[in-house]
Amino acid sequence: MRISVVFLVFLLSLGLAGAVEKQKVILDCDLGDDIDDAFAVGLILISPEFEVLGLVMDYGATDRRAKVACRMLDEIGMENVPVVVGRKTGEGKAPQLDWGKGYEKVQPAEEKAADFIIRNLRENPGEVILFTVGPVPNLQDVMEKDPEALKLAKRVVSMFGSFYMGYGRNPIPSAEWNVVADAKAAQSFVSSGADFLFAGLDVTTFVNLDRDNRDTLTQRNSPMTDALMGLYTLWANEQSPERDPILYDAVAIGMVLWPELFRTRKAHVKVTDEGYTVIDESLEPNCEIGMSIRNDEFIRRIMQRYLQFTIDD
Ligand SMILES: [Ca+2]
Repeated sequence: MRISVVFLVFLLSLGLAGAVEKQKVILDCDLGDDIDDAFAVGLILISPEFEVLGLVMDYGATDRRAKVACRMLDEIGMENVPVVVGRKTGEGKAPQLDWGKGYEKVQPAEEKAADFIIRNLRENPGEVILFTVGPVPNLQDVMEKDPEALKLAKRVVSMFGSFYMGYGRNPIPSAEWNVVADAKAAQSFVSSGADFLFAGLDVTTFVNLDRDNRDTLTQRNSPMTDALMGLYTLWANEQSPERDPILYDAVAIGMVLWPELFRTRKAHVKVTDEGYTVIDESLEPNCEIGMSIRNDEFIRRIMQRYLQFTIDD
């Protein structure tokens, strides 16, 4: 009898431990260009399923992107999440970068992006989901320093590519930005042997945030929604005529949170020098790609997350 009670307590403790265990994640992003990165960063930070090991800035003015990330973390009370400055590949002119201009209170980590990613994957083999939602120069650096590292990720989930559908729901695939912006880096990334899940334009181009939802976020007036809508306002000011933002990058996060909203297939994908992602049906699959999304339900769920988030006391 006593043994069975001890055993029961043991089982209960296992259950409790399982309930609080969070999925370790890293997000590599180009926050500050298009507006969708901000919504992806917001979603990953406020999702209780995740333990965010770090936000890594990729492509372009990574130092200025980092200031935007640091300010956002500070405003939503998560300044303990490391921000890592990736390889700088240019100067940024995007208006959202002004949101971080002059911000100094929370500073990014000193560690180089590739070292940060490699260290975390090596310290937690098979446990980390690496999200990428921008061009991938940092991942090219990872491949050069440690070609085995990306195989140690539990999964690599990326907003990446265009398989059967292009921008604007065009039935002809496009050279998707995260690929074509640095096709050499993209080729290196895809050749890594990682367990890839790609959210391409096929599933992301449907996710537009309409005016009603934008107004709702503005009226919520919380630190999270104020950060998102502050960045949105800077972005929208340069869009002409006004158009709905498309939250491409948030979809990559959502494919892990809510796989039931997606239909996928396995495929062998190659990246061409021109930045196209081409399926070769004659070869064994090297990835899984999103084929369709339950778009309205996806928007409903992310809106709930942004609206309900509060800072812990
Ligand atoms: Ca992006």
